[in-house]
Amino acid sequence: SLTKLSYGQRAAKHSNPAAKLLLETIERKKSNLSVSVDVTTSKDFLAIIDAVGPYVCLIKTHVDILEDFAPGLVEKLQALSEKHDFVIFEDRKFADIGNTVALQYSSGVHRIANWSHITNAHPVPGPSIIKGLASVGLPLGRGLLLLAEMSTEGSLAKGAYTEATYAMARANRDFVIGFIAQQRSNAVTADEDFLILTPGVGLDVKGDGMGQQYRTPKEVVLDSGCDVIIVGRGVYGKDYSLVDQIAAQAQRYREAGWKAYLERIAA
Ligand code: 5BU
Repeated sequence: SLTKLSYGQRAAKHSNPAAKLLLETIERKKSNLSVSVDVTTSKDFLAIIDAVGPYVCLIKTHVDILEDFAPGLVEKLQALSEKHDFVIFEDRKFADIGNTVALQYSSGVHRIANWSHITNAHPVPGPSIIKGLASVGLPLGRGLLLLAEMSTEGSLAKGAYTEATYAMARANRDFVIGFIAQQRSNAVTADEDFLILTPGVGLDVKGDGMGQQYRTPKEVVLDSGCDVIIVGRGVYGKDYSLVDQIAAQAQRYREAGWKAYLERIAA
């Protein structure tokens, strides 16, 4: 089954360039850790990325949070991506009609499609959201994740909605490379190599008092068959100036995620 294959074996078989790049990067760096950098200044953003860069396969961004966003920031992010060898994922969560999301993806202040290898979308509008985003992203070699499940308490993305999300992905496999989800479903068969990226990961606390729910890397990767652990505050905490401590946390999560993966493929 898919959960027994190595990331490298899966990379060799994948045809989407963004999925291939992510799987190859995971294998090369021996890291299935993605750090989510949710801070409001470019200075902290770049300092955290430079500190965690050596330990991650993927940096997840919310560039709309940055108070001082300017186009030059993207060049700095790309330079760090080359320096440290990581993939970029803007967690935009598109959710509108095809025509609007195509414009939001290509244009505006952020021009996400120009620099983000991977982005994501809510399936709530139906398949036309994939068509709109693919019209921009496919020619650029990008990949899309669909939000099949969320980590939050009381999420409505479950049951029939989640199943319908898998069907939407299946019908658009050139561009849809996987899901944001909490588990690898049996409904997704082994010959369909969808990546499962999972937020809501923490080693020290179970929640954040605002609906977020955390599980450990072991629960996510070994027990639930997910591929990438996404960690935000668990890595960078509250004091962004403590870059050595942030780097140490990234190493800790990387080790936990990789150990769970090695146990999974050996089991
Ligand atoms: P945290 O600090 O590790 O809780 O940050 C989690 C990040 O993942 C944050 O950027 C969220 O926007 C993102 N996220 C999530 O937490 N849960 C979800 O289901 C989805 C995204 Br989709």
